[in-house]
Amino acid sequence: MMNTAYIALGSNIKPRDHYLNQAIKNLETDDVKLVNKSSVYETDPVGYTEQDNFLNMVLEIETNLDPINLLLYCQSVELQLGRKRKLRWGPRTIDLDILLYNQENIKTEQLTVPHPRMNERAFVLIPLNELNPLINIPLINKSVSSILDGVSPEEKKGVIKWMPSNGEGE
Ligand code: X6L
Ligand code: MG
Ligand code: MG
Repeated sequence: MMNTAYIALGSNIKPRDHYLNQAIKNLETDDVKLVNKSSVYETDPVGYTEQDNFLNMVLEIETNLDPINLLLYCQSVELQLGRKRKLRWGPRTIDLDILLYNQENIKTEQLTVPHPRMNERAFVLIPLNELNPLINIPLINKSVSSILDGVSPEEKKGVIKWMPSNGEGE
C-alpha cells in the first residue's frame, strides 16, 4: 500500500450512520486499507441549505489504486449505496470525496485534488484536523490547523460531534 489518501464522507438521508458505516465497509478491500477514521459530526447543510443536516467524517486510507481508479471505486460505492444524482447539491445517501492523495496536485476533467473547496468547509476541515492537524495542503502549502484558524466561528458552530444512539431513531 504505497499511497496515503484522505476521503470525506457525507450523508443526509436516513439512516445516515448506517450509510457511513456501509461506505467504510465497502471501501475496505485488498487495495484499500483503512488507517484511521475521525469522529462523526452532525453538520448544517452548506450550498443548498433547505435540506436535512448531514453526518460527515473523514477517513485516512492507504491504497494501491491510482487517483482515477480510487475515484472510480468511490463512485461505485456511492452507487452501491443508492446514490442518485438529482439536484446538484441535494440530499444524498452517501458522498465520497477524495480530499488529498499523497501530496499530489491533480487537475483533470474527471478529478481535482486537493478537493477544490475543502479549504472553506468546516464540515471537512474539523474532522481532518482531528485526524492530523499538521497535514500540508498542497498548492496553498498550509497546514490543516492553520486553514481552520481562518474559518469563521459561525461556520464552525454548524459542525458538532455526533453521538450514536441519541434517541434519534437512526
Ligand atoms: C456559495 C455557493 C457558497 C455554493 C457555498 C458549498 C456549494 C458547499 C456546495 C456553496 C457550496 C457545497 C455537504 C453539504 C453539500 C456535506 C454539509 C457542497 C456540495 N455537501 N453540507 N453540502 N455536508 N454540511 O457533506 O459541499 S453539497
Ligand atoms: Mg461533497
Ligand atoms: Mg462528491
